[in-house]
Amino acid sequence: MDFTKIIFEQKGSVGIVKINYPQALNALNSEVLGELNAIFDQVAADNSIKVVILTGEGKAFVAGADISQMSKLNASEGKAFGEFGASVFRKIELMAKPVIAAVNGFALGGGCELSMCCDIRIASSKAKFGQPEVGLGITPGFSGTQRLPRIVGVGKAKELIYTADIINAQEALRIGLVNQVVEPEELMDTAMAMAEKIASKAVVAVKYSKEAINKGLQTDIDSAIAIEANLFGLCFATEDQKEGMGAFLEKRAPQFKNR
Ligand code: CO8
Repeated sequence: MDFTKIIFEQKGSVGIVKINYPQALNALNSEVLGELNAIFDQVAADNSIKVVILTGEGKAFVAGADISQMSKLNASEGKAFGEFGASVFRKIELMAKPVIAAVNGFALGGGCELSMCCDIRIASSKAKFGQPEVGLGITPGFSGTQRLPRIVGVGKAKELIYTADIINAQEALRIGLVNQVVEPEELMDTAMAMAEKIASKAVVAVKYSKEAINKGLQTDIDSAIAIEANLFGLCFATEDQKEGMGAFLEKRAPQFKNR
């Protein structure tokens, strides 16, 4: 597939997906969502990529779903558009590789929702977050009503969604919406350093950790502990477990083979 709204670059074992539609502040229309869907399929299937960074070109990460496109939708078309976006975001969330959102600017509506389906959010000090949908006569539609309360708690999520308030990066850090805030010029280096650190670990163990956290949070604690136990057990069938523990005992750095 030829991409016109996405730039993809690979540095070592880190894949960098940049949404490149700055003239509309990277607003998510069907085309951008379709390209995101395709690039994440491609990245998921590429064994040379261990960690992904998602960012945006220009002054926005993503300023929301495309309001001009959405303005013309009827109820069933709105539902279908919401379902498509939500399915792309869920694919990113479930992908067996960590995804770091490097939030370079506005992350509003669908943009805030896109950042929330990523595993980790690093924000530029210029980033702004919010769910402005009720000011447009709609609810958040790409799973923001579900992920925001899971990340920041029910009360704060309701406040942000009902008031449509836009918050700055420091406030996003304070409420736990982002992991870290850095100066704009340090954003990609910080994201890259974290991505490379993760990529240097046993990839299968990172993959199972993501699966245990994601699945475990959706169930009761006893089932969640059983999910972890199962994945923990599977690690002992990997070469990387033998290498990681062997290297520790031999007092040397491990050489993981990702299997
Ligand atoms: N959709 C379409 N175009 C957009 C969007 C958007 N979300 N955001 C910005 N643009 C366009 C502007 O229209 C403008 O285009 P043009 O130059 O042709 O006039 C261009 O991008 C630049 O934007 P501004 O001139 O407005 O830039 P400013 O720096 O003055 O303002 C803001 C930046 C504050 C980010 C402002 O652009 C803004 O408020 N944007 C809209 C933010 C918003 O409300 N986002 C939420 C959208 S709703 C949503 O995401 C719902 C998700 C679920 C969908 C479910 C489907 C049913």
